[in-house]
Amino acid sequence: MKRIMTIQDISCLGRCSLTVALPILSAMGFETAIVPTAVLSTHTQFNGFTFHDLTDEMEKIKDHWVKEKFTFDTIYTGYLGSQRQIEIVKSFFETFHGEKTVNIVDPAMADNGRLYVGFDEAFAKEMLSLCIHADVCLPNISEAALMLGTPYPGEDASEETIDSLLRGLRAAGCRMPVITGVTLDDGTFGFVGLNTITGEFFRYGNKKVPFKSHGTGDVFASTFTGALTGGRNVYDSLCIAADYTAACIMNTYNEPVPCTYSVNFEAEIPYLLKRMKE
Ligand code: PXL
Repeated sequence: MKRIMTIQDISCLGRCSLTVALPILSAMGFETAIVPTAVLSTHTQFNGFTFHDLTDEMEKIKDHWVKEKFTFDTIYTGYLGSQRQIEIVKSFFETFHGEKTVNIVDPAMADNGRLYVGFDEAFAKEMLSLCIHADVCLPNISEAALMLGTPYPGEDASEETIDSLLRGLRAAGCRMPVITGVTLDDGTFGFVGLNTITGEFFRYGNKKVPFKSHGTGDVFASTFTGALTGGRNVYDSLCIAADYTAACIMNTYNEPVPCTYSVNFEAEIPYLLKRMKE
């Protein structure tokens, strides 16, 4: 069985980060090792959340895993609590880098043009330095603009604008940047990526649903991580992630009273597993 390491926080309630990544990757059939970066009572979109930092534990976990000679097929990182944690994640990449290990970075730190509570511009710059160590990085529009220090172009930015953000990420050293949460010029909602080896842009979208929720980036990145680790190519893995995320959004939107802080990813796991068998 392939083994994935995922490094992100535990938001005890809020269906994001590890409480999304772990069930999705387990359902997809992977052994998933976790490195919790912090424990929060909820994700940071709620007022008054508690935050217990686990930076020191990260180092201890790493040292023990080195002693045990554990290896990983994929290392996937999400929400990180501080610049120091970003540095520690780089050392995880370096330490556990096997010949075939794939590094996936979701620079989960902003939405709608604004950094999450607790982050500043210096943190965004530091996150770019982590994306450079990734085989694939998955910023949304806000995160791409903040990492590049360019003005936020809005959620409805044109494909031309998204392409120029991707060129900026390539110039900064990203190998395979993929911007998520993009409204394509044909009105569909999905992603645009740039293969920096061939110079080709690739894009894909689903019918747009007039509903936005937290945690969808985590659903997308977790599913992409699983599909890629399972042997699909990058584009097919991104499409599966986009389709499953769209199904989760639709499921939530169709509820009599839709959840406002996350999506019903659990309800669509049977759909995801069906897709993975195709
Ligand atoms: O879904 C991204 C995310 C992850 N972790 C924490 C968050 C958020 C988004 O707000 O606050 C703690």
